[in-house]
Amino acid sequence: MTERATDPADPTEHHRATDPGVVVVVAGAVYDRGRLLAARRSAPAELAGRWELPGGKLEPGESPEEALVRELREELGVEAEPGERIPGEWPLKPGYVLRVWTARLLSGVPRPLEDHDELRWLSRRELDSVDWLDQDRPAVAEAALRLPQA
Ligand code: DCM
Repeated sequence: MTERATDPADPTEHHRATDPGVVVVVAGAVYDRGRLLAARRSAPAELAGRWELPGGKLEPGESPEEALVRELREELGVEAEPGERIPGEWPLKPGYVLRVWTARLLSGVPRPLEDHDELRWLSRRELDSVDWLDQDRPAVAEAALRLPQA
């Protein structure tokens, strides 16, 4: 069988998982009492004002789950427990991909400590009320399907 080229447009493509040239950004679909946490970016300028699932870049040696826990602690001041990966992988700027895990809030009240200027807990019917970053939308739709009932 011939080796086929990897297709970065294919969301089921897993070869990039091990590509050291690709930066993985992990984000959390953080749940608490039947709501999903949305965070409004304050920087950089081209993303400011748009809403995202909070997270950030994987550091060398970290598992995605470890990175998620660290990012949520740094950005929001909370402790969270990662759950399942939401299937898919979404391209960001060149060389960056987004992967999303569900997460459950364990302790703390989220505050916009870094990179964000507003947070909101959204119920299922409120999910379309904020202007999500385009790349986060498919993950938010999947997260909505997994939203635990309050
Ligand atoms: N990013 C994104 N969606 C998310 C989280 C991050 O598009 N849910 C992007 C924004 C940045 C990059 O990933 O370009 C790195 O994120 P940060 O600056 O938060 O480390």
